[in-house]
Amino acid sequence: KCQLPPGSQLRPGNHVDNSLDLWSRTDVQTCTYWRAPVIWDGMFNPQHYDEVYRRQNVTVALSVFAVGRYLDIYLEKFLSSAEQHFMVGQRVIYYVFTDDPDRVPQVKLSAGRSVTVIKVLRHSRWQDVSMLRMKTIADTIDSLIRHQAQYVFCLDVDQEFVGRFGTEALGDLVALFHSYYYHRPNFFYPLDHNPKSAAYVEQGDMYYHAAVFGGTWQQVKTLTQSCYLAIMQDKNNQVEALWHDESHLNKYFWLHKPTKVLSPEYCWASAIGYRSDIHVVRLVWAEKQYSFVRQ
Ligand code: 2GW
Ligand code: MN
Repeated sequence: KCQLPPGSQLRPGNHVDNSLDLWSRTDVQTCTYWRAPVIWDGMFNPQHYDEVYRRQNVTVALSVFAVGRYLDIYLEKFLSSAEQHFMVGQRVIYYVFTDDPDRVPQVKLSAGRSVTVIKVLRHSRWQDVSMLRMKTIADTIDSLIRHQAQYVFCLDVDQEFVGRFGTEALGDLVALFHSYYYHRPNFFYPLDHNPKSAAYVEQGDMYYHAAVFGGTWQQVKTLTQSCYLAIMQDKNNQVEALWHDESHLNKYFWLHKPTKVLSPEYCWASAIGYRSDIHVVRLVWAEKQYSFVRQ
């Protein structure tokens, strides 16, 4: 169950539904001060979650961008590993955004799962490829996703599923602890302290990784729309946030607290090496091929 870390104060906030969670962990933070559960291995019963969501017949949308060389390097592994581990047993629609639909690899899909390919522009600056995902996602939720799915997850493509990433991750507004910062004090977080940027924050609750976020389509639509507006405001003022869309996402989660947080099991960097609190790895960063992709 979601338990507050020792010494921290409970503040009024979200109601936590612990009905599906049977156990807790004492070696990690399992709850935020606003009472959002932080999901770690050993806290939940996977079969129990799957049954509940199966009965609700949910459909989960998974949005992923594969533009330019990222299509050839990462997409096939991303999709085939998602078939093994992402929301297994549930209905899933992958929304693949690419500049070259013809080159999208054919991946064998299980029953109840499908791929929708959507053509997007290839922005010349990579910062725009990354940041303007926010607008494309907001628009596509409005035109398509809201008629087809209840939940939406938005992921980077340069990663691979290696363990269960299941229904325990579903929630109204879901964020992810960045694997490099989850055990560090606030001081280290690479938040945007430039007052000229719309992403400016004085401090943060924690540092969230933009490689994974999600929630109901309503919540994700509002999130992506407001991050996009903040990005455009910066463009008008000729500033760019320190970590691009990730800075704007962190600002959003500072103002709108996530109702569920995923532990770094849900997006681990193997380069960190062994950590005694990481019992299961579910998604890992793929190796960067900088010389190949950033030219
Ligand atoms: C991005 C940077 C440099 C060169 C190419 C690209 C690129 C990104 C691209 O050529 N094609 C493409 O489809 N992308 C998409 O944008 C792809 O889905 C990729 O996963 C995503 C973010 O770029 P990525 O993965 O190279 O950025 P990271 O791993 O350094 O990510 C963090 O910081 C980013 C902002 O700088 C984003 O916030 C990202 O969500 C974070 O994980
Ligand atoms: Mn990435």
